[in-house]
Amino acid sequence: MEQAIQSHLTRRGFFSVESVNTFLHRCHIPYKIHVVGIYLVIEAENGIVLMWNKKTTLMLKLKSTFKGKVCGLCGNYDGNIKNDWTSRSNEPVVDAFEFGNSWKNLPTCEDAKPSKDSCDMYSHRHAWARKRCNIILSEVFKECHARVNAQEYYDACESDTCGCNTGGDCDCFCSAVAAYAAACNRAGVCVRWRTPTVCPLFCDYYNPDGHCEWHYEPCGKSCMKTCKNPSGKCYNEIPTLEGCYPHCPGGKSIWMKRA
Ligand SMILES: [Ca+2]
Repeated sequence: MEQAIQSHLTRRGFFSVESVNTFLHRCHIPYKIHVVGIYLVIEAENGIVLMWNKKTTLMLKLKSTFKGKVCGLCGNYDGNIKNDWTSRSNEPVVDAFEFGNSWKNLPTCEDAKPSKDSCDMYSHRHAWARKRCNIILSEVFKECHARVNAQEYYDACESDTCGCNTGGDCDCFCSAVAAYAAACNRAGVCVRWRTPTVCPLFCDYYNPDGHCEWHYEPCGKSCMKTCKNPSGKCYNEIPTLEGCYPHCPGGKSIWMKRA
């Protein structure tokens, strides 16, 4: 018989729920929270790593023991990219809305419906979005183009940048480019793409006199020794993530975590 184990992350912690002969087993999973670069990372002992840029990007990494044992919006991790759009009823689907709506948690929530293309809706932003997102197709990411399909990320960038018509104008654009940079990093190409005029991250702000110096790293350290994590050990292999990282004077091993 197939058995379903669900992992939950709530205010009270990380736990798994497993049904055994109709009884529900609830089991707490040890987890750690780290601030890594611009990301908040929650990693559980069982091999689940959640990375959130505190804005619009959420990444999930699973240990290989989960291979073929998961389902949902992020795919089924069976090594075949073509069947990742499988609905909750285990049907392969081609429509993004049918796929997404099948996984909604609350049946009372209305189904998402296709909307007009965001660049048609906000056409005054189209030229600007095209110009900005072109960085993905440009020389800046040249080394990555052969490893990660740039067009897909460019299209997503254009659509996100057109659609992001409220709040921080650049947030959607910067997150979209950062998503491509993160994919490049995973593929082994580290790209220093931020500049003082393109989505800058100002790390200098954290530099008090005579203490650790904070610098921007496009592919920073993955698991750091900090006051909250003095052992410097993490449960999982956390990918290197961009953000502000400290360079400390010799001998200082425990850093104040501020990025
Ligand atoms: Ca798959």
